Amino acid sequence: MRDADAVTLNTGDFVMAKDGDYYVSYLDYGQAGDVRLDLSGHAGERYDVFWYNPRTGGPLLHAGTADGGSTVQLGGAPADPGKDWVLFVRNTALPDSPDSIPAPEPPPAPDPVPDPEPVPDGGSQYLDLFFARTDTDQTLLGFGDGSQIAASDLDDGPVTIYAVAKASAPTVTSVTLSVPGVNTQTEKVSPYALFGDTNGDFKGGTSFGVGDYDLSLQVNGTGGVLETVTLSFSVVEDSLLADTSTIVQDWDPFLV
Ligand SMILES: [Ca+2]
Ligand SMILES: [Ca+2]
Repeated sequence: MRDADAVTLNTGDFVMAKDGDYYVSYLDYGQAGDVRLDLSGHAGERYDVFWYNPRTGGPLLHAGTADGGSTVQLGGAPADPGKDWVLFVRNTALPDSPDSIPAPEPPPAPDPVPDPEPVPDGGSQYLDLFFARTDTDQTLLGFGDGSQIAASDLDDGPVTIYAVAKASAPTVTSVTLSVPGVNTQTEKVSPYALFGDTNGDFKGGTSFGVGDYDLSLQVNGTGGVLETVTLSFSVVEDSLLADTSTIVQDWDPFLV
């Protein structure tokens, strides 16, 4: 589109044109009574003529067609010629919407907050493990054997560890969780929390500062002990994880 005020014989209007294709003219107060549009360069083309009321909005009002090849008289606005109108003239060979006026994009839907993904781990075949804050009872992240956890992800606590049975697990009747130097707890009701809980209202908690930790789990089922396993994880300064996270963010599957 280009600025094309001279394409109409009206002196006080404002015209945008894509020559031969589209013409949009804003006719302010008193200009809309008798509009003449110069289509002399476009013999053989036919144009739909529309009016749009900028004061009330609404649909485009079709006002017939005009043939190119001369300066054409487009008549007047369908009502209130003394007021502001917009004139839209479109080559009938073109689609309903000019490409150069893209439809407004719908606002992006807010990203749903994803549930933390359980991390596959070599530690327990029956339990998924998570960190959660005990003050807000918000789950922070999943982890497994060998996980390195950024200190900032634990946000200085108070934090607990909890386990839930994998869907594929047999019936679990109790779980004992033990982190030496932190706490030991036996839980009979899921979630199985290191400091206990009441229906997911986690109790206690600690800050899990930077360091290496062992988590021992004993999982009991109806027939007795299902598994006894010890897994390890580390809480590390964010700077030590920075390289890894950059690589993950920059990786583009479409460039591989
Ligand atoms: Ca529990
Ligand atoms: Ca709580």
